Amino acid sequence: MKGFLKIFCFCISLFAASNIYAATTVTMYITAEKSPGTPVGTIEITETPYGLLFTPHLHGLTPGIHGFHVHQNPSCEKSGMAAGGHLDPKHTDKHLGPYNDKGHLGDLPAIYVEADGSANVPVLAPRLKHVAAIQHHSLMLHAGGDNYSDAPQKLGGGGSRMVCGVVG
Ligand SMILES: [Cu+2]
Repeated sequence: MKGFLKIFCFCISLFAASNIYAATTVTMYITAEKSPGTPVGTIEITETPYGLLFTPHLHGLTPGIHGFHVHQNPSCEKSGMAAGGHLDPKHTDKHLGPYNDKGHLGDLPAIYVEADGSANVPVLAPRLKHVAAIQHHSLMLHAGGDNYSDAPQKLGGGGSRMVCGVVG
């Protein structure tokens, strides 16, 4: 019995250790009426002591700043519309960006796409601590930027849903 307990505890601690710095990779696609659309690379999500780090490895995109959010539903169908609104478990109904606790939990720092259409600069989301918090939701890049506000336009003004992937 003692041996069994020891093995049991060892397994539990291994499980816990493996979850401290969990990571996952999400394949991203150009949105299409019927998903998946054209794949454009991946976004790696890593847990760090400072929050979730999103590292894009993307190509073939329009240069510039693009609004980036966790959306509610694990679907990219209907040109991204099936993903629903921004992840908002506290029902704040406010788009305030990645650093304000009073808004959508799914508001992430915007992603920068370089002149050659690639995105490689990581962004940190300090309010998101665990990959599990965004599993079974979707990641969305918008055509436009994000001013982390609902004014002058709702949801940061990013407009149409350009690139999407489901967090498995
Ligand atoms: Cu969005």
